[in-house]
Amino acid sequence: MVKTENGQAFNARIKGIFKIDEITSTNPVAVGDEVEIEAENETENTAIITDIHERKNYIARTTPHRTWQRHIVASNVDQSLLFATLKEPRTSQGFIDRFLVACEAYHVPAIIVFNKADIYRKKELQQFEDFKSMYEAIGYKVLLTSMKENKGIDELKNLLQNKTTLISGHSGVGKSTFINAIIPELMLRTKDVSGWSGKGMHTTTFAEMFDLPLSGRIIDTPGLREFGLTDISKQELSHYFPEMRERLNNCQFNNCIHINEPGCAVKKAVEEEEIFPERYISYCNILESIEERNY
Ligand SMILES: Nc1nc2c(ncn2[C@@H]2O[C@H](COP(=O)(O)OP(=O)(O)OP(=O)(O)O)[C@@H](O)[C@H]2O)c(=O)[nH]1
Ligand SMILES: [Mg+2]
Ligand SMILES: [Zn+2]
Repeated sequence: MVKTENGQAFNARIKGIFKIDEITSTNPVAVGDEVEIEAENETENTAIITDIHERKNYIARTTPHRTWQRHIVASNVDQSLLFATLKEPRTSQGFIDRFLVACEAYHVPAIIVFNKADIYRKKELQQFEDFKSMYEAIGYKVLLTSMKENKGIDELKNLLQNKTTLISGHSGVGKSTFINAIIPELMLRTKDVSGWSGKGMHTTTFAEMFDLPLSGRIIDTPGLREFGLTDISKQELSHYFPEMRERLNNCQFNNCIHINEPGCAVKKAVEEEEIFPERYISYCNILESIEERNY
């Protein structure tokens, strides 16, 4: 669906030539793209996309089960909000770190939101505090919210002004509930009263961009089970960990991947507790999962 500058919506399809890209990307046109259209049938509001403007940026991931293919999650975004929950469902640090690596790789600033604070008990609140101090030390903004108790919503809303924001996270963490809270007339479908069933059913089934009441836009997306990284080589992975990036020049070898090399500044920083061991473990796990392609 394409929205014109004067607010009219068209059901659009793409012209054959763009399908060339299909081999590597499952979606030649993505939410957030700026496009040229030719009206096809004015009464039915259908149109043909004749050109896609160059993307300022985008975030991509692999498609589940077809990991050689990439999927453009969204394009032309100013920032991303990672919605996480520590309960119903539980978001792992591995998932958070993969998402952050993707944001770093595509140069999109990220904010981490821990939602459903109302159901956190002592254990989860402590986990939240630990995550908050760790991620803030690295330079990410971390917020605690509850859509149910209207906590933290205004602060989060203020961070969205004048920007195009992508919201991502597991299914059931409250992404659409948050969008409904800030744009009530939308009435997006959210999981019904039974709440989180643990069955992994997706409520939002496609990505959609909405205008915010004052200024700015927000992109709702379907929940992700995992975030499959694409376009990142083992060699460059540490560039996408800000706390490692700032130390890379001090490694003895300039092709150091910070595992077994002598004179490694990253490993030294881990030993001296200047880099969080949990983040280094994430780094090692992601490194191991990257399959080097033979070009
Ligand atoms: N207790 C509690 N429940 C919440 C909160 N926010 C959202 N929920 C509930 O969590 C369930 C899932 O919310 P959704 O907004 O549909 O989640 P989503 O992230 O959009 O999920 P997908 O569209 O499947 O990706 C709903 O039943 C919401 O009412 C919260 O802060 N506290
Ligand atoms: Mg949703
Ligand atoms: Zn090193």
